Amino acid sequence: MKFSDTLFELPSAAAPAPTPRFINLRGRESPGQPPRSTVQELTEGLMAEAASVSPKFFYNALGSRLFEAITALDEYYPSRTEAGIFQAASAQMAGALAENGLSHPCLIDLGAGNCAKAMALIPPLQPRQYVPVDISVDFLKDAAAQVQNSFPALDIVGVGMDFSAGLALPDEVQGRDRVFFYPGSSLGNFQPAQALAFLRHMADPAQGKARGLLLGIDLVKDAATLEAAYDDALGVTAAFNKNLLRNVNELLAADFDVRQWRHVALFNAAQSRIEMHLQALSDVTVQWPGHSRRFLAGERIHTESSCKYTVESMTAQLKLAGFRHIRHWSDPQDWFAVFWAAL
Ligand code: AVJ
Repeated sequence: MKFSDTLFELPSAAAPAPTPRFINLRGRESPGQPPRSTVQELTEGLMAEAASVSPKFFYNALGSRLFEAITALDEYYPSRTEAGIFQAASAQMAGALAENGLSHPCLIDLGAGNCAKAMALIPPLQPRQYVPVDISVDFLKDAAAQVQNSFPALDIVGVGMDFSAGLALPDEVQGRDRVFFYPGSSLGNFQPAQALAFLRHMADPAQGKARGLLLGIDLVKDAATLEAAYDDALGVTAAFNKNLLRNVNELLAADFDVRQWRHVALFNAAQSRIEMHLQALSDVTVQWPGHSRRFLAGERIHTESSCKYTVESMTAQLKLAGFRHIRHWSDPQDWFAVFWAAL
């Protein structure tokens, strides 16, 4: 066959992948018109004496891309360590699922982002349905389309939602054989008591209907390694943190100036968590419709807690939530662990 024939035949030979189904449960969040609950939640956090904003507000379109950049940093060991664990043990994980009767699960990917982690697991786990879920709706739509391109025959249902508010999934998501995939140590954004409640919610036959859970958890280690991972030399994590103020400006029509704030990351050993804060460099007044807040120089807004567990403390949590058949895999340094837990 001549080269020109090959070129000519390409379009008909490769049928375009179907567009995945996508369900957006987030409503419209155009500038100045977010749901009232979002305005209330942000206002309450910003007006509190110890101001805070939930880390879910990192993830506008730019925030999702900045997080993707963080995962490529030398200092940010969790992503590559976890990827190494999946690479080494995905066949064993598939075996564990099969032992629990989950050979072709419905794989529900919480905080799927660019779906890169799940893409590596789809061949070994052979899901019947893949359900990426994320708060960053447009970013997820593009990512889900790319997964469909790589796996044209796979049944994909993308869901745009804030799952911190509940795990009631749309009817398009099959109820049987649900395996939740919650990688990256994102469970660490909940305080331990909330994390337990969230795990129970997953396991509840009336709510998440999970039969199993694949969970990535960052483990406690020395403070210097942890703090470097959340305060990298290039300043990407600082940009990620400050971008939250840009998202708040858009959602609330507020007037934060990112130049007036400094990124702070510290390990709180007593609570076993990395904390990220934004610290005012000078006295600042921030305004948005109906409100104004004065911050004194040095005052902080708490933007994230990333709780770190031990294998023992997470195993105990999973048992308390009702999971049985708990196994884990970790890297040679024991920096990160992936748990399989079935009901
Ligand atoms: C996506 C919540 C797992 O806590 O390590 C990365 C977010 N924050 N760098 C984490 C994050 C700063 C990340 N999680």
